[in-house]
Amino acid sequence: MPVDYSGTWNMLSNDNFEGYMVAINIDFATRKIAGLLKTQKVIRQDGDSFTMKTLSTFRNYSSSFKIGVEFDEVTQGLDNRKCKSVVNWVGDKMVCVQKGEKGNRGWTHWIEDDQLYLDLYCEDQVCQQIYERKP
Ligand code: ECB
Repeated sequence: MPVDYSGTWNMLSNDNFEGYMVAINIDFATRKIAGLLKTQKVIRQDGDSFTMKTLSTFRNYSSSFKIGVEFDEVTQGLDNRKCKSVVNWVGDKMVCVQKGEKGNRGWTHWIEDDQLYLDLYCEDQVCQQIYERKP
């Protein structure tokens, strides 16, 4: 039975979000607001097709993709860059590469003990987020 990421997940922790935001050139004032947010992930998985919504009281972000199919991503409301992005399975982990102006950019999702993990990386910075299922 393959892993199912579907569900609504609430943020528990957000390590080095500041470093990640600096790496993608988010300005000071926006970082101060964004650093206080507890975001929620709403994931819909239908086979290899995904919609991921990241929700907060400040801004929302949404992306839809199919595993292995490169798509044009605009990080609207984040750093507003264009990327050629692709998500692949590495075992049960989802590994996204975001090719664009910024080097070594991407993210990895996995599930462990029914918690959702997300590593967001850019250049030499890694932000690790952990989410629990919405009760
Ligand atoms: C959208 C909620 C956070 C809003 C923060 C607003 C301004 C700060 C600007 C940039 C911060 C950089 C990233 C925000 C962190 C996560 C947003 C989604 C990142 C992402 O690529 O999620 C993937 C993997 O779950 C699915 O789209």
